[in-house]
Amino acid sequence: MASKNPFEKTVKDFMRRVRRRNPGEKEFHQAVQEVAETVIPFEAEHGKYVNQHLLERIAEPERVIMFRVPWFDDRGEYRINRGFRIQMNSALGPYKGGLRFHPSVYLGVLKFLAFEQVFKNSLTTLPLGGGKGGSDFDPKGKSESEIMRFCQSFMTELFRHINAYGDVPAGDIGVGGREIGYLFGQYKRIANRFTGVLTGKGMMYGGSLIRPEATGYGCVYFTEEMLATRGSGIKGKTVVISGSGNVAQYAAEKVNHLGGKVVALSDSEGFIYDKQGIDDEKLNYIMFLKNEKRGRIREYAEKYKAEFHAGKNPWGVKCHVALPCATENELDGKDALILKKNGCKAVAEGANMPCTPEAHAAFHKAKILFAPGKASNAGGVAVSGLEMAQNSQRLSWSRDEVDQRLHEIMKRIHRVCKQYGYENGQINYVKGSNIGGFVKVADAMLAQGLV
Ligand code: NDP
Ligand code: 2IT
Repeated sequence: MASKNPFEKTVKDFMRRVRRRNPGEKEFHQAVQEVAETVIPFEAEHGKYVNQHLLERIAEPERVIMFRVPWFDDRGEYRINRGFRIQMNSALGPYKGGLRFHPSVYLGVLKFLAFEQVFKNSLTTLPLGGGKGGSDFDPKGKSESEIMRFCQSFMTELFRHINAYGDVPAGDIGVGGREIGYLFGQYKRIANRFTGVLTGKGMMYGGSLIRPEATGYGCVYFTEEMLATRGSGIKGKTVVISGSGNVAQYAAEKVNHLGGKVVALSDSEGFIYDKQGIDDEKLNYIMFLKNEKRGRIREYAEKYKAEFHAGKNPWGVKCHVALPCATENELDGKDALILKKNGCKAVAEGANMPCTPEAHAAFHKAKILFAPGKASNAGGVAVSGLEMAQNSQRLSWSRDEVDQRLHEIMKRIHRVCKQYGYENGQINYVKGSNIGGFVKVADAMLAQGLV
């Protein structure tokens, strides 16, 4: 594919500069490369972008904050972690994006996530810039009070870099409603302000209905739009989902509501296969298991006599639709070929960059509908944007109102993907979402002078 591309050399030179400036950050290189392959040709073909180095500017964070997070564990021992906030781009609005607590977190992971976030947030059409943050803290096995002390220490430094008009973090892997509560409480103590400085807040203190559901629901709404281009829908389809956290849980719920059947979910220890389908009652148990008991997915297999496959991902399970909702690079080229062999028709990323470039190529070649995360998982940040709007108004909208707006936003993103990605009789969602996300950010940056 690349050999026929007249921009191959320009992309290569560009990536050489990106790699030199960001050594060792392989996830960041991967995310930038994917965007560069479609946006560099687009820039070259549109006079107003020529010689403006817009993608090069977008790939350079506006600001990177790194800080020490000291805390005491339950034995009274001193612990230390590293905290980060990447303030990537503020052309369209305040920096906006989640916080991830996971031992794999380092600059390269957060910069890839912040870079993706810029394009994703642009696609939502809401006034949101892009950012991401987090820590290499591992929440697994920590007590409730350790989690709270860590969150308080993390916010004790982060608070000076964020505010409702400048940078509004939210959750991501390892940061859910509980952590957002502790972070918000500490922000409020230090700043002495009750503002919408975080999203994903509890309903009693400024949260939005549908925010917990938004990423998973949005991903399934987007999948419906994709399937509709081929005269089909979720109803009656067998669906495999990876992960069993926030995104996976609500993707599964929406699949059930639309008449599909979810047969697999996973966590970092393996996957469960339940050929009867994970209905709403079983899903309630998963929500209890993961959000309250904080247990492992294998316990589902014990309870419901389903299969548990240790140490494996679920892509070998036969399905019509696959929704990777766990983490980056969890579905590779070989997995993509297995999905194809098993008759899979559509893949939508609930996670950020779960599919490798080899998997993208395999889907493209097999004409499998494929939605990249910046399009299909934008529902989460979109409802975060709606939470900010409600906070500014000091009002709460109804569940139906938020859900309808979410649905409309996902449909609109699908239309933008078609507008910029339609080629050879089908939609290239990677191209469509990269260019659709880029255009607004680029135009705003041009209008704002040399930023
Ligand atoms: P959660 O922490 O709620 O759940 C993460 C799930 O993924 C868990 O089941 C976890 O298993 C699994 N997982 C995490 N890391 C790995 C790994 N290295 N290998 C295998 N499994 C892993 O996170 P979310 O559901 O919020 O996030 C999931 C994905 O969705 C991430 O890519 C995130 O960036 C993306 N996303 C999240 C949004 C949100 O609103 N929350 C919005 C848009 C995208 P275990 O518990 O065993 O670690
Ligand atoms: O990756 C993402 O879009 C998120 N983790 C959600 C970000 C947000 O600000 O809601």
